[in-house]
Amino acid sequence: PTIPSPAPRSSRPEILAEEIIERLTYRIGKDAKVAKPHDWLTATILVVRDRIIDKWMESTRKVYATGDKRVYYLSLEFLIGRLMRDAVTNMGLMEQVRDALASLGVDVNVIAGLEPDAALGNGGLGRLAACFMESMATVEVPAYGYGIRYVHGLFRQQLADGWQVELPESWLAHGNPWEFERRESAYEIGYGGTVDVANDAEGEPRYVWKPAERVIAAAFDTPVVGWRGKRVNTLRLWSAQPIDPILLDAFNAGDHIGALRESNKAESLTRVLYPADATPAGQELRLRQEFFFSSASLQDILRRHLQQYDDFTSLPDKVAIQLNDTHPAVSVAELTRLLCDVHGMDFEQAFDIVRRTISYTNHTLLPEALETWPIPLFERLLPRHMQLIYAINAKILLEARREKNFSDTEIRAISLIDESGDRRVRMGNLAFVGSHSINGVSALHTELMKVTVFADLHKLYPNRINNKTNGITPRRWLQQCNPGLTSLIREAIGEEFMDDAEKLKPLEKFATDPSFQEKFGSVKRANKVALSNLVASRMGVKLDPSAMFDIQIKRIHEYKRQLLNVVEAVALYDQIRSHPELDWVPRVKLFAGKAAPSYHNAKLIIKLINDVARTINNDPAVRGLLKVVFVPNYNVSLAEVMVPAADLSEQISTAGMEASGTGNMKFGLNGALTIGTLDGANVEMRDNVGADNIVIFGLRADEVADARTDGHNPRAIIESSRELSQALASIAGGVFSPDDRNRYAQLIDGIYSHDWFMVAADFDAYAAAQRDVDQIWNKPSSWYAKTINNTARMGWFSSDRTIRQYADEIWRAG
Ligand code: DL6
Repeated sequence: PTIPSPAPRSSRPEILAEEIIERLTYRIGKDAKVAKPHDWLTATILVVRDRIIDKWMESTRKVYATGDKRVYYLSLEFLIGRLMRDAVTNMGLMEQVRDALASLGVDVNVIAGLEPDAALGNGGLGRLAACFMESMATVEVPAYGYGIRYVHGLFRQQLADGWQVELPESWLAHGNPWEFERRESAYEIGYGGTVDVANDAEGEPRYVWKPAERVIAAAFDTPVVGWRGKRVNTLRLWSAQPIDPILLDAFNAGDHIGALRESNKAESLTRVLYPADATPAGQELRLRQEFFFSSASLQDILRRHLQQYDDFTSLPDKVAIQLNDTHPAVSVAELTRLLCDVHGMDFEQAFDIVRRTISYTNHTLLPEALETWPIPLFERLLPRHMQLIYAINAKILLEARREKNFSDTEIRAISLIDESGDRRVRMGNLAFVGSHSINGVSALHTELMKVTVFADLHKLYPNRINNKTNGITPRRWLQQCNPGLTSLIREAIGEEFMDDAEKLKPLEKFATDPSFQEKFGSVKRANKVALSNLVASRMGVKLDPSAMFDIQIKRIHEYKRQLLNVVEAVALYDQIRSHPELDWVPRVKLFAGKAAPSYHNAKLIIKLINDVARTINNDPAVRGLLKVVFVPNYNVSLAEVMVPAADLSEQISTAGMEASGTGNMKFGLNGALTIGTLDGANVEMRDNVGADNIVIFGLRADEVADARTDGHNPRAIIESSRELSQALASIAGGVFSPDDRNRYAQLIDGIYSHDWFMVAADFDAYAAAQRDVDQIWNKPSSWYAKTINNTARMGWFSSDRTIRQYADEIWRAG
C-alpha cells in the first residue's frame, strides 16, 4: 500500500497554541489550569519537535536516495547546553512560539530558562563537538554524532566558604522530551574473556573473541537542527543496559540486592561523565566507557552501510569517521576486529579500509593528557584488541625500519607500546597510525604537534598532519545569546551575516561612527545590567554596570593562569590603596569555571579568588574601584549571559599550552577587547582583527620552551618587580587568609621555585598590558572602534567555516 506522508504542519501561533494544549492534555496528562511551568516547557518542545521530525525524515531519506557520504563524529563529550531556544530559532519559529505561549498566558523566556543545561562534557572539547553538530546540519553535511548518554553530566559546583564543592547533576530529572529511545538499535558490547583460533575453509586462521562479560548499548536519538532548518542530523547517545535486567533465581532465593547486581553494573557504565579535563582519569571504568561507545557506534555504522551496499570495500568512499581526541581511539582496533573477525576480511585489507575511513583530531599537547593504558588492564578487558594492536604495531614498525631507516630511538617513539616504564598502550599513536588525517585545532597548535608529541610519526607520515582551526556557532554565540547586538547589526548592514558570518565584515564601516558606537555601547550596557542582575540574585553582590567588566571564564587550570589574573588583581588593589589620588578605571574582575575534583591546585586557586574577593570587596579604601567576583557553577547557560556582557576577555594561557581556545572567539564576536598571549587561536585572532584591536603581551611559545630548557630564574624576576613581590608576599603571608595564614604558601612557592606556567615571567608584561587597556577604556571612541572591529572581523571563526574545511579536506563529504 502507499502510505501517505503526514500533512505539513502549520506554524501559525493559533495552531501552535492549540497543539500545545493538545500535548499538555494527551501526552502529559495535565489540565492547563493545573499545569506547572515544566509541563508547558515539555508540551512546547513536543510541538516544536514534531516540526523538526518532518525535516529529519526528509534529511534521512535524502541521504539514502543520493548515496552521499555520511560523516560520523565520535566524541566522549557533547556539551550541549539548553536546546529549546536553539531549535526554535533555527526552525524560524521564535516569534510564533512566543505569541502562541503568550496567548496561553505563558512567558517563553520563563519556560526556556527551566530547561536543564545538558552538560555531557567538561569544557572546550565537548562544546566544540556541540558547535560542530549544529554547523554540520547548517552546511548540510549528512552527519551523526555518537557519544554517551550520561545520566549525570558534569557536576554542579557550589561554593562553601569559597571552596568548590561538587554535587551531582541530574539533567534527566524531568525526562528529556528531545530524545527518542531506539529499542531496535541495540548492540552487544563485550569485555574480557578469551580469544579462540580456528582455521576457516581456506585454511586461514580465524579469531573468535569470547567475552566473559556483555552489556547492551541502547540508542537514544536527538535531532540536531541546522540554521533555517536546512538539515536535521542525529545525535545518537548510547546507554548501557544489562542483558538480564534481573536474576530471577537469585531474587526468588531471597537475594533481592544480588539479583540486581548485573543490572547495576551495566547501568553504572554510563551513569557519570568523568570530570577530568585534560588529564585522563586512569580508571578502568573510563576505558570501559571508551570501548562501549566506540564499539556500539562502529557496529551501528557497519550495519547501516550493509543496508545499502554489498560489502565494505566502499566504506572509505561512503563513510568518514572523525575521532574527537583519543577517547574513541580504540575504534582503530575495534573496526579492524569487526572487519576481520566478524565480516571475514583479511588483516591487510581491513587495516587499509580502517585507515582510509578514520581521521583523528588532537586537542592537547599536555603530556599528562595523552592517554595511555597499562597493558595488563588493556589485555584483560580487550584481549583481541591487544592482539590487533600488536599486529598493527609490527606492521608500522617494519615499514619505518625498512622504508625510512628509522633508528631505535625513533622506533621507540612511534611504537604503539610505551616501554619506558610499566608497559602501556599509547592511544595517541594508535589514533595516528589508524588515520589518514591528523589535525590540530589552531595553526600554532598544529605546528607544535609536528615538532613535539608527533615529531617522529610526522617524519614517518609527513602528509598526514593538517590544521583545522576551531570555530563557534554564531547562532548560539551571537544571535541567541545577544539578540540586542544581532538587531543592531541587522539595522546597520542587513541580514546577510545571519547566513554567512564572514558577511559581518561591512560592520567595519561603522567602527568609528559616533552614533553607531553609542548604540553599540547601549547594547553592551544592557547585557551588563542583565549579568549584574544575575550576580545580585545568585550571590547578593551588587555590580556597577558602568565599570569595566573584565571576565575570565573557562576550566580552572594552572596553564590557563587564573592565578596570574588574581595576582594582578592583588597588585592593582595595592596600587589603588597606595595612590588613591590617581584616576583609576573602575573594574569588575569576574571569574567562573570548574576545577577537576582531584586537582588540588586548581581548587586552591578558586579559594584564593574568593579570599581575595572578600577582602577587596569589603575594603572601603577601594571605593568600589575594584571588585572581584567568582560566579559559581559555570555552564553553557551562564556563559550565554557572561559572554555578551564582557568588556575585556582574558585569554592569558602560558604560550604553547592552550591548543586553541574557543571562549576567545565568543567574546570577540560579542564585542569584547581581548587581552591575551600569543597562544592557540589568539594568534589567528590577532591576524584577523588586526594587531591594533587586540592587546597581546608576554612570552611566545618558543620563548617559554627556551626558558624551560635553559632554566629561568623566577626568584630574580620576582625580586626585580616591586608590584609582583609585594602581591606574592601578601598572598603567601596570609593577608587574604587570616584564618589559615599558610594556605597559599606552597602555591606561591611554586612560582618562586620553578614557575612552570610563567606567572612571574609574564607578570610585568601582563600588568603593563592591563594599564594599556585602561588607557584605551578612557577613550571611549577608541574603545568602541576596536570592539566593533572585533565583532566585524570574527566571522572567520564561525564553526561553519571549520566544518566546510573538514568536509572538503578530510571527509570529502557534503
Ligand atoms: O579543541 C577544543 C578545545 C581547545 O579549544 C582547548 O584549547 C583545549 O584545551 C581543549 N582540549 C581538551 C583536551 N582534553 N582532553 N583530552 O579539552 O580542546
